[in-house]
Amino acid sequence: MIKLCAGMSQDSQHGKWSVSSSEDDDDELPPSGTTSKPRQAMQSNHTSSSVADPVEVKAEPEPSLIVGSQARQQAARNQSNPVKFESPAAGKRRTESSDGAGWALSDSDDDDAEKRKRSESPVRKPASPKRKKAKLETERPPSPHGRVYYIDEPDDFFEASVPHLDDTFRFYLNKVTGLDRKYNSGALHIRDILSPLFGTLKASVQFNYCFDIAWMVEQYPAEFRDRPVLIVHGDKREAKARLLQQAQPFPHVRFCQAKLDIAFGTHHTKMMLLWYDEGFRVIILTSNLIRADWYQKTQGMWMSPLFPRLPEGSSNTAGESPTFFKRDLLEYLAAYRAPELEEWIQRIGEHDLSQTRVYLVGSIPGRYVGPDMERWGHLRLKKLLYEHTRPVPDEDRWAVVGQFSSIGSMGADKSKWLTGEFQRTLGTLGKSSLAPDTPLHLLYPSVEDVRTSLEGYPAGGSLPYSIQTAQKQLWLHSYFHRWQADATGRTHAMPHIKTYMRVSPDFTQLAWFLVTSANLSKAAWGTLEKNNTQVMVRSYELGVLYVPSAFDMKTFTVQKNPFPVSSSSSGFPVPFDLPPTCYSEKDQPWIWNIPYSQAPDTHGNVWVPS
Ligand code: TGM
Repeated sequence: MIKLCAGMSQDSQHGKWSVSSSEDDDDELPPSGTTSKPRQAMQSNHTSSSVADPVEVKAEPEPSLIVGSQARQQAARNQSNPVKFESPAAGKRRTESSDGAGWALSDSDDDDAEKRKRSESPVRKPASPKRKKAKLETERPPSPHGRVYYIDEPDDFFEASVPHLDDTFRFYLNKVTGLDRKYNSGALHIRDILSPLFGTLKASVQFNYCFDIAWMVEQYPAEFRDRPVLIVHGDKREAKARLLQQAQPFPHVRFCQAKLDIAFGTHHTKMMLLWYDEGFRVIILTSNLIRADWYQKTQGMWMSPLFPRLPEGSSNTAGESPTFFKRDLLEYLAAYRAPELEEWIQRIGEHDLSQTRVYLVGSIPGRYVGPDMERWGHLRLKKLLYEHTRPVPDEDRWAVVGQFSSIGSMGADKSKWLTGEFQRTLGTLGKSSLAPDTPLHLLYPSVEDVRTSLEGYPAGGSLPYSIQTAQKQLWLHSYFHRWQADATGRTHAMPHIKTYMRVSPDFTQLAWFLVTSANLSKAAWGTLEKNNTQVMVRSYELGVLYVPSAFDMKTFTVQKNPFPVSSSSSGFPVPFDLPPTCYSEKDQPWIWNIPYSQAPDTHGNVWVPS
């Protein structure tokens, strides 16, 4: 398995794209992927030719081929030869028409054996943007970004006082560097989350997928920096060795490896457990623990209230919430069957979680039968929707909107999983539901969304939809809607958030809302097997479900102009524009391992995977 963790801090030598073998030898994935004619396959379904035919040009000397977000590191090294001329922070984008001539640089052949192995397999050759050296660079001013790729956060970026957050839903977005200040109001950076304003930290657990340990340690306030941190991860073999190596300078950092016994599973869950002098807090979020994930992407999180300690001698089942959050969190943690988590299970038992208003929706790898089928994944969501939502008038016109940053293989036609299984779950609304054909809108960035985004093409390094998968499911793309409706505002930051919701025909009301680590994939949500008597889940995922009944509401009202955030609004802050905008004829979903060399991105670069 090639694990692709990018965006490590400039000075960290650790955590390069790491390669580990994945030899679980599961038999269930179809062999895949020849890459023979991906572009033709794509073009056959779409009339325009927006996928560039690569132009054979000599490769440049020097490492001009760079991998995923390593583009950033390269950019830092390239500062003597800056290639960017406009600050994305200024919200400007290059508008010159793309005749391509100045940008099409070189092609890389699809000669990579790894790509041929399996299309849904983790054995993927990462996409690599080729940074075009602008031919006029000597006539242009140097980069406004200074010597490093990351532009600095403004002085008022971090909260100096207890932020006046809207605490009705406790759903927050991350701060995005380079956006107008109003879009960051009510948003949180990781340093805000870990700040003493939220509690006096005694110890913490970080569940995640990608880690830059040195960067993570720096995000803790100096006064808490040596307090014990437990890292819960899914890395094996070489990737694990590299992860542990990263923590050599930090003896307070310990590890817990989550078992991954089913092939192609990953530990995607992103959660912080924060133990304070004052109590305990849970954060369930979508960001990896790497700088790139907290810079110019859209991320989401649920932050629990401060959970006070229960009186001495209370039962472990005391302090339960109306949503059974305590029971479900303890069940989720127990499912790791990890000795390292025992003290945390004990600790959580000693706290009062009764103020929680969300439901936990997790995935734990395994094959489940009987009542266990409803513990994890989409059948867990279905059970919650069945029990805790109510039918609405005109129900079959209330659409499901799903939004994600990666897409798995869903089979040759929509009925195999998407409509036959997933749409049925998401269409459940209380006990009435025959869950008829609910309208389904899927939001995923188009090539244009990525090109004109704050990060430009390198944002596509975190949108790992492969050509091998895409070409097998062209039917899926007819569901697709833009992430950026208007190329301004907050959606200028590409999504790493994943959300799913049920919305009224006029897009003003929600019947429920979910924020989660789970992308649109069978691995994340589970897939029925054996004539629907068994569900199989590959990955660890975690999210929280908001239902109106837990807030004494009939529906949630969609907050109209959520920025700047005001603490008085009771509307739900949906993190993108509604109604969703359908892809036009010429729009293509972002596919990370094909070249885009016809038009430069916001930084003046093209994308040419190796
Ligand atoms: C990646 C791009 C880093 C292949 C098989 C299984 C996350 C997300 C997400 C998506 C994928 C992912 C991953 C990969 C792709 C950059 C990567 C495979 C897992 C991790 C995440 N992992 N390629 N794969 O949330 O969108 O590791 O952020 O947790």
